[in-house]
Amino acid sequence: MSLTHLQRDYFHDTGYLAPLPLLSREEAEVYRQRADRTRQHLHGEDLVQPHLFFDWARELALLPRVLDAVESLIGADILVHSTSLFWKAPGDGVFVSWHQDGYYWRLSEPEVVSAWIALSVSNREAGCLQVIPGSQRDGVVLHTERRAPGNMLRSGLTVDLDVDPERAVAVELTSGQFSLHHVDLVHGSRPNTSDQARVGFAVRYIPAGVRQDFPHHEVIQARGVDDAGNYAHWDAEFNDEEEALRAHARFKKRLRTFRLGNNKEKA
Ligand SMILES: O=C(O)CCC(=O)C(=O)O
Repeated sequence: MSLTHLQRDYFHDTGYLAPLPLLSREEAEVYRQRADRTRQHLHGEDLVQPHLFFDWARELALLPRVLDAVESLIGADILVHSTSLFWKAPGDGVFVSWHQDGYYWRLSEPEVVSAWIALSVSNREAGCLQVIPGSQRDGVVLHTERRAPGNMLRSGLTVDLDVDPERAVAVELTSGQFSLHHVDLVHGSRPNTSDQARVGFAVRYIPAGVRQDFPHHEVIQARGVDDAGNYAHWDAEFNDEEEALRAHARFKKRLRTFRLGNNKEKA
């Protein structure tokens, strides 16, 4: 499922691409339920980098259809950089401020691509992803940390620009579809005003050869090889969810100690 030339051109021009088919509605629903079970086990505590601990998240991050599309954009040596589950319950009022994914990372090249996989309907009413097409062409722009209740970006990271809402495009997806966006694309989302949960799983992919100056946790090899050695690789495996949850709790403590608490850890 490589991208066509037209799709690649569209991505390079606008900084995003959608909708792309991935899972059936039923398959997406099973992933949503598995993700929900993990959330319930966390009793309201943050879920961070779920692909390092939980099978459902790792499976989603390594889906060949997504990797084929990503390979068309960043080449064959692909690492899973990071993941986030964005869960908006009906009426919970949470939103995502306008931001660029890579603001803190200090990448050697702006080559990271994010896939946003819809595990529910994600339309305007449900508070779907919104993007500012073409904004990636300006490179990394200044942000301010504006903490606000309900912002899923804990740091409150917000681009220092007057974003014209008229320029925003709503990336509407049905359950099981996905979108792609460029690391420098300005994007965000509004609250969910529908009566269903809006659930998306975001996976960020980096080519093995791209360096990051900001300290980073371990990566997972998604495809190809890593001859560059820029990142430590994650090799932990867990026998069951209990063990995974304990390791997840230890990982969160470790993140706080090596400054990634400042990073854009989302929901
Ligand atoms: O899911 C959302 O509402 C925002 C997603 C987002 O900011 C991202 O994938 O980087």
